[in-house]
Amino acid sequence: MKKGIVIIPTYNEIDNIEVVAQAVFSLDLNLDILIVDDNSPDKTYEKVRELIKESYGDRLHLIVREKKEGLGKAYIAGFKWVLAQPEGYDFVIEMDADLSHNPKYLPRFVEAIEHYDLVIGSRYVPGGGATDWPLFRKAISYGGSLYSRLLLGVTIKDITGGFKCFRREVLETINLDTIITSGYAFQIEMNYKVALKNFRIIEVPIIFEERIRGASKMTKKVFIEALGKVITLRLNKRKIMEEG
Ligand SMILES: Nc1nc2c(ncn2[C@@H]2O[C@H](COP(=O)(O)OP(=O)(O)O)[C@@H](O)[C@H]2O)c(=O)[nH]1
Ligand SMILES: [Mg+2]
Repeated sequence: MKKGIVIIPTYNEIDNIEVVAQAVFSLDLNLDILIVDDNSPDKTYEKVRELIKESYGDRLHLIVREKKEGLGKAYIAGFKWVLAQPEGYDFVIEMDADLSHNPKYLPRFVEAIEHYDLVIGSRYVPGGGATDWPLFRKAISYGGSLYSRLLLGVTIKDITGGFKCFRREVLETINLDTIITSGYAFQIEMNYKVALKNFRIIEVPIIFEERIRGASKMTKKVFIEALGKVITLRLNKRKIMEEG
């Protein structure tokens, strides 16, 4: 059975982290977890240390970064850590800590990554969607996806989603040191780079569930910044194709 790792970036997720770890480990999949915490003021990382010590041992890993720098930077640190591990993970899953990404979809991801290089959990394919999202949040998300899709000329419908699975080779091919985005646009940049390399991409339907505990870190500023970054990405197309 192929071995994978779920990277979960956290910032003040102390009320969610145990439940999400428990849900992942209770699936009968060959998955480890790597938490990348940006020095959460609520000390999420201490809870993780306790879980490592008392429950999950070497299946649960933790990186604590110095300060909050956005989820993109956290993921890049996580990707680099995973690629440096001697035991060699075959695939890497991105998942939020707040249970918006239901772990029940993980078996489908693991199945699909056998045949594809990037599996995207998608709200915008038949069977996908979002529950309890205020209309304006839905509009922002869909509008952001449409804008990016048209501008970049890619066919991915849910281009901003953060529940996905990369085959290891994809992360080895992409130059992680030239990623220009860190917030909301990070998913767009990764997707664009994967698409330009002609990797095989599939979207599988997911229902995105609104978080119950803790607070979202998404702000208007982060969103507006993302719109500009998409233009920069398009202008860099040639460079990305040459350098990865
Ligand atoms: N390490 C780290 N994690 C972050 C940061 N910003 C958000 N996250 C995590 O990324 C995931 C998605 O963030 P969230 O605030 O739920 O975004 P939303 O779902 O778009 O509202 C959650 O697990 C957050 O804890 C950050 O700056 N650093
Ligand atoms: Mg969330």
